[in-house]
Amino acid sequence: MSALRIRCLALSMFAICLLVLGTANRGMAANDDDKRSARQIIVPDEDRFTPFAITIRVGQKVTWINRDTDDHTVVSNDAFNTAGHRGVNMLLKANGGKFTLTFRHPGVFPFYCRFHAMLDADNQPKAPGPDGGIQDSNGNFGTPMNGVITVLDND
Ligand SMILES: [Cu+2]
Repeated sequence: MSALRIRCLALSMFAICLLVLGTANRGMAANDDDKRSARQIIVPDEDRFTPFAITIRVGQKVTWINRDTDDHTVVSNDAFNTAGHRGVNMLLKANGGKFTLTFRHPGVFPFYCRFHAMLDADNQPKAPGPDGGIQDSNGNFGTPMNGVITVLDND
């Protein structure tokens, strides 16, 4: 192979690398935009929210989706809620019930399901126990059904 052909080959490899990198960067930017537009919190076929904790930016939407066969709720824990939407108390119907909030202020939005958690004297979610919890075979009333959204300010 001549020196000229090797140089040509090296140049075209470099050009291909640039093209691949450019495409990859555009792909990542599109994903970031998608993440910024909306996030989901799922109730799987269990009494819990997943993910338990998410971090979003001001202006983003969060949609809760109930994929369980039981009804659940989204209730704001206003003792610690600094991200707005105070007094939220929404039913998530079984098998696909949805509820969406848009967060316009930085802060934290702690929430729980009033069917599967209750607030103690310090406003901490606890499992509802004999008054409403679902007892497993070990006599344990499980973990409270709750979660938290952290809303960061845009730079
Ligand atoms: Cu629930």
